[in-house]
Amino acid sequence: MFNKAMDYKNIFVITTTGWSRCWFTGTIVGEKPCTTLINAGLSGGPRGERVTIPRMSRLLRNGKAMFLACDQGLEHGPSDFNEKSIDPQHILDIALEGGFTAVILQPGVAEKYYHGAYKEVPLIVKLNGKTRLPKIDPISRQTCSVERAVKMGASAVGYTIFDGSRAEPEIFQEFGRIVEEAHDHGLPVIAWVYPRGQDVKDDLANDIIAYSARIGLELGADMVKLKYNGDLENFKWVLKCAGRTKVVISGGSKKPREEFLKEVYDVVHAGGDGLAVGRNVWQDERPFSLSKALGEIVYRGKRPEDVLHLLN
Ligand code: FBP
Repeated sequence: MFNKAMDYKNIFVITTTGWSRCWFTGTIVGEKPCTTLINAGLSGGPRGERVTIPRMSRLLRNGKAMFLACDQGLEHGPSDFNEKSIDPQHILDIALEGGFTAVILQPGVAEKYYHGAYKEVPLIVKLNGKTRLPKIDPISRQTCSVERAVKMGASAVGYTIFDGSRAEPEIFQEFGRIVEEAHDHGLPVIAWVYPRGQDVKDDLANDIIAYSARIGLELGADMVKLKYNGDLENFKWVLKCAGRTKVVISGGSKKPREEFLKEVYDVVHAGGDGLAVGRNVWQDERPFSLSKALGEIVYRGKRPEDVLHLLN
């Protein structure tokens, strides 16, 4: 038996000895038995507020996220990879030894490769995906249930929203349902919010990126993954628009290391919550040392020039 008994400032939870009351300022994602609430934990919000995000702390180190993304095999196809990186085991080795706080995989790869020692790295399962082949306004339908992700040992689930697509109503509806289901399981939801479609003229325009951040907050994402356009002042506004939803950036196509490290430094120092990157790491000639350098910037706030020696 469990009754809803909470308001904005108080959470009442049933314990074996009756009711207990936890003081709290922030939002609550749903009503949960006591143990689940304790597992969920109360964690510091991105900009110092108190905010409840289901089990988000597992995905962070020193409050920052460093996710290794490897869903490009589906989104872009094998051309992103070489003989070595096409093997998911190599990607998982980088995630484990490189000190990433999570690895992002599609369900098929997770089921076949996420075993043994790799389980030390939390798993984020992408629940939807599409190829680059159809030239239509994109929709990326759910291909994996929350239940299935839980069975694989997922610590969070991911979903791509194409805001601006003509399929936006269906996308939003599907995403809303996923948020509900994932939160019922105590899993955080990470939304890739990528503006796309014939009505989106410039997906990297400042106002469009800020709009994507806000969409994530409004629809219930615990974290949004956004593209960064290099405009640091706008990025600070993007963080404000996201409110208590955390913000990580994607890496995009491979760029020179120094440029990538500077971008990461700028984003983290502006208050961003971290990275969810793929190609800039596993397409690098030295992905293991690059990951170490990234960690020094993301977790310890070091400057790019102070970590370059790690790449020699
Ligand atoms: P990268 O850091 O390699 O850009 O990966 C981030 C990511 O969001 C992947 O998770 C996803 O597969 C890809 O980018 C999608 O990129 P796009 O749709 O822009 O081609």
